[in-house]
Amino acid sequence: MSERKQRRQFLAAGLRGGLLAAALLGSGLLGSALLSCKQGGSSEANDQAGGHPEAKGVRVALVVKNLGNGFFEAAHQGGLEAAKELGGVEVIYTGPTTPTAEGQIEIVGTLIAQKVDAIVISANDPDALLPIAKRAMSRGITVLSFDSGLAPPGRAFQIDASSPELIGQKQIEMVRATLGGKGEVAILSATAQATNQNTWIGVMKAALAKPEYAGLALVDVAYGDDQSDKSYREAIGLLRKHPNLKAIIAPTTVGITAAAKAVTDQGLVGKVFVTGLGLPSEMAGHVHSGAVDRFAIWNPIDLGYTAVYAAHQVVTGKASGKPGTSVVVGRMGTLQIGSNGDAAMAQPFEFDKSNVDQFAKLF
Ligand code: RAM
Repeated sequence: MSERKQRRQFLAAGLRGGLLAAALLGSGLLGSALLSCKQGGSSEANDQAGGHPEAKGVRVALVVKNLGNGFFEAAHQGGLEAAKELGGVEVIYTGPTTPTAEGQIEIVGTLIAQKVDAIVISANDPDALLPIAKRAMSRGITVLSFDSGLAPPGRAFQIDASSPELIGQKQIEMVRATLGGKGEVAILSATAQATNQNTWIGVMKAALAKPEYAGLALVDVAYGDDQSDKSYREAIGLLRKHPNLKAIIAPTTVGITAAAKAVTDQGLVGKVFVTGLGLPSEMAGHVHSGAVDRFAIWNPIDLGYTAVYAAHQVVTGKASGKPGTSVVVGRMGTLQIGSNGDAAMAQPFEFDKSNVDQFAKLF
């Protein structure tokens, strides 16, 4: 597909998601909270489910790494869009306040007791959640992971926003382009156990070992735990520890924002560049200030839409969810589940001064 066509599709999808979210907000649907989970969360039913958890609809729990993260809030919007389109689907949006496996284990336990139909989780740890995920499956609950994967025995399949190779490679390519191929770089990640970030870091390290990136030296990897304050402190630590640092790559929307703020507060704009994965709505100011030259992300609204849509298809028997099969996911087309049980969506999309404002309105 040409880059231009891809861009048009991406924008169209984003626009649809954004407009729908606005419509939902207008109708007050986003305000209703039906499920009370200890760690917090909310539940919205579409018109058909009538807003009652006991209504004969499909109940899909979207368990995120933690609440209060704009990335997952955008995914939630997409999930609501899928529910509305499918009819009879209730989305239970929930997650711990801090991104821990323990918090998610407790939540999944509650969801099993509530006999939800599906649990779609972005896992804070691929293995620690395995026993509880298996218990959910043994009770007939469809378990999928999205964004940050569960180990294969704990889920039917994993939905990646993009292929891990493309996401990792993209970040190294961006830092190379910004630095002209030369300089010390550090990574500021999310939690040390996050499946998605760890996979991308593995790809980044492998890329940096190639001769074409010989001028770039990875000097440190720090973890801000997807908490703004800790990420900020870790970024400041990296800047102090490595006086010759030229770039921080943060493969997390929380980390990239904190790192850009740290670079700005330390008066290092133009000397140290921040790149990685960010939300245009959170990055626009930093792109205009020059703290961030370029960054990338996929459409989180589309990811949430796909996750909820796919869960519905498996719950209702329209898809088996088995490796090597496919799942029809509404306006996103068809999701191919690879032989390894992973399904990847689109390419990460790059943002800079020329397009960040346009997308900042969407997510
Ligand atoms: C943060 C989370 C999420 C990741 C994005 C890029 O919001 O860590 O899992 O996919 O960043």
